[in-house]
Amino acid sequence: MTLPLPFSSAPTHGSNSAGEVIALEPGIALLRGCATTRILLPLIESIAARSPFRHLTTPGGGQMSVAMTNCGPLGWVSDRTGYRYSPVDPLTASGWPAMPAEFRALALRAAAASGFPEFDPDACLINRYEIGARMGAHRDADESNFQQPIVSVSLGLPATFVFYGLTRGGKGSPVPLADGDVLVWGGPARLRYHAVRKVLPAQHSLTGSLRYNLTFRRGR
Ligand code: MD6
Ligand code: FE
Repeated sequence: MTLPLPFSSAPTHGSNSAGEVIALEPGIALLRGCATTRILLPLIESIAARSPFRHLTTPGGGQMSVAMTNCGPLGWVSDRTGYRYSPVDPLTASGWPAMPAEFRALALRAAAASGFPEFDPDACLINRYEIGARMGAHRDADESNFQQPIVSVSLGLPATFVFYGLTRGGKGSPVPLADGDVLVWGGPARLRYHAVRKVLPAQHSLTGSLRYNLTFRRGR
């Protein structure tokens, strides 16, 4: 009997085979079409039924255009006091929903295929982008172990991800991300600045006018 996997091993779309690893730059790998929205989206919906999507407040007092929730032992949160990982969802005052086995399997497989066989994520941030939502340039530095990479899964509407250097500023290298693409960065790229450009109006057969992103990280 074969179980439905949240990733595919057969070619799906474009000129690259799903499962093929494209080395973009040192420490950065792109795995095209290797996540399966049909399997992952219902899991996201059941997580959001317990820990709802919310627009976090930044330390500067603004509201993020991206709505977020989390699953796993730790969740990434932001408020007026700063960014941090928390074992408790501030909205429900309970722990975050468990990380589905399918999520973890996808993250470990993508990391191993990208040269990070030791990845052991304890946090999965779930981002929901409406049309027009974006994420400004930042680097992920709230984690305690930068030996561990970041695995970022794109579902639904496409978006343009941009990698900058290890310091703020510069032109940036755009990476177009489509439904099912997985981006992994670690090693020499672990602390690179990155951003997500405004999501453009479009429709996806499963997510409608939304883009979802799963960001797997080791918080502690
Ligand atoms: C994305 N997200 O949503 C990329 N980083 O495609 C991030 O880069 C990110 O959502 C740090 C904290 C929260 C995030
Ligand atoms: Fe980030």
